[in-house]
Amino acid sequence: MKAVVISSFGAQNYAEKYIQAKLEWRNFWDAALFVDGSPLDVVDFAKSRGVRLREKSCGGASRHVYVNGLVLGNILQEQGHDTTIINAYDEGDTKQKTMLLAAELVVISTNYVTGRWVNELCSLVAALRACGSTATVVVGGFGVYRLLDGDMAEERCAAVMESGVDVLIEGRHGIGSLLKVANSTRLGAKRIIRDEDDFRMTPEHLSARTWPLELQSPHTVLFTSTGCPFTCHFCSYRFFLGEYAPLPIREVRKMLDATLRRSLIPVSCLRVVDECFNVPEDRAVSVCREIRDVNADLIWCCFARGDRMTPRLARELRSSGCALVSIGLESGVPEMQRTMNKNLDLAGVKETVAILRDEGIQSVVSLLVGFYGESISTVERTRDYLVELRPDLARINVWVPPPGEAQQALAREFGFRVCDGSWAHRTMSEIEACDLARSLYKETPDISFVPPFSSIFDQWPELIGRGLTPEDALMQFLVYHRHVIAG
Ligand code: B12
Ligand code: SF4
Repeated sequence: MKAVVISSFGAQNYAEKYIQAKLEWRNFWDAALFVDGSPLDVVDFAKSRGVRLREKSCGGASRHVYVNGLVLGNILQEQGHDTTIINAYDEGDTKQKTMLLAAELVVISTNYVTGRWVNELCSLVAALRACGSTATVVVGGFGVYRLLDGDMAEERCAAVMESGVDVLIEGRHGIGSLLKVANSTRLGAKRIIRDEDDFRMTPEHLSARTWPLELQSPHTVLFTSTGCPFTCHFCSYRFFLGEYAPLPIREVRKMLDATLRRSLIPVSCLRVVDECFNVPEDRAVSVCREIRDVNADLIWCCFARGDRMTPRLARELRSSGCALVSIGLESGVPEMQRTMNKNLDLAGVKETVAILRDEGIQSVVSLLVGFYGESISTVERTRDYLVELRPDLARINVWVPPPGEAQQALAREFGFRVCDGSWAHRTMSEIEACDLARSLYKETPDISFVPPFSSIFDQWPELIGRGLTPEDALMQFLVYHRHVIAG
């Protein structure tokens, strides 16, 4: 069967995200830099200032080659389907249109969606149908969980099916169901399938080697575990990813080999997919040694639990090329730590940042504004803590309730509600949270922040992959923030 996989669609860059942004979030957007009415993120801003970034020889126009698409594409090829991958769907791209119109099976991933993505999915599929496509359209990935959750789930779902989707797969992977659809000769009725299979990705599934040059990238992800051993109340990881399942070290090694050696171009930067890389420490040390062993020149970044860094691990991180560690701090207030069930030892976080600094590893801490119990006072105390902590960078997230939030005990305790698409609870509303996020960003001159609604892991690997050193990459973020503060 002729198949096309769409790895991502909808807002692909910062300006598109802005257009999609909800009105009540506009205040926080005020902390971004704009040119001609469009916001720039750090990479865009560096380019606009003439910072020398290596030309993109691959990766097409997009910043990332999404690994979900490579895995799905490899699985379909393995089953004998003649498959192509569209990394980022662009409705104006005629080459993509030709590929899609020739397809008998279109597989759409909702893993990297933001804002009004349901409308975008409907337009994508409706446009395909309007051009006469009779392909079987299968939609899966993380977004489907959100689609099927909440008050308007039935209406959203009906709209998606009416636009021309044949099969919606809800599940962590859903690969078994996808292959059943792809390998059957009769389509049957439109349907929603719930499939929590235990698909095991193999290193071969990560290979980029058989794909064209535009699907090669100098920066990519190294998958080392699924889920997280912790259970913070605000986090969607347990919902999306289930139980924590670290890969055995020998599997990590195979994934590493597959990622680095089965690419047509050299990979220079890795983002390690492990929510708390430093837990447990011995495992982290082993992974560092595997990375060093395979390629001593790699530069990589990861997430770490904030209160568990030791000088021993920091040395291993540094000597294997880790140059940036992201820490989910969320709040500098002990009571908030408890309500969030994050329970970080805040003195321990200070030690972590200092230990990383001693090894020359950059630290970025992320904050969460708006969770239950948040108030002007807790945000102010977080600001004070942050100034004492002095990480290299900070990032602010406004709380987004995960699917099923209304049923949670804390939601009931704090009177959680959603009105006109915006949340509120007894101590804060989404609008207030955006205002406070903006004030933290613009009125804390001692700390440099990552631009609002943008991810460090979106921008930093791109800067490294395009030839900057970690120090130069960090400098781009600092310069950006200075420009915002200067107004
Ligand atoms: C790495 C990563 C990124 C990287 C991706 C880099 C790359 N080269 O691929 C970057 C930094 C670009 C990124 C960006 C974003 N990300 Co991200 N990211 C991840 C992360 C940590 C790992 C994903 C990964 O590579 N896994 C390994 C691959 C092999 O597995 P996979 O992606 O899960 O794909 C499998 C299944 O999902 C399934 N599948 C996927 N699609 C489909 C479709 C069908 C039909 C079927 C049957 C199966 C199927 O099959 C695949 C193979 O098994 C996940 C969290 C996690 N731990 O999973 C978040 C995650 C996917 N990201 C998320 C989000 C929200 C974002 C952003 C929107 C954040 C933002 N606000 O900017 C942006 C997207 C904007 C954009 N267009 O770029 C959410 C998605 C939630 C959702 N969709 O509702 C996640 C789950 C994190 C979270 N809990 O919040 N991200
Ligand atoms: S440590 Fe991070 S990934 Fe794990 S549950 Fe908490 S917020 Fe989620």
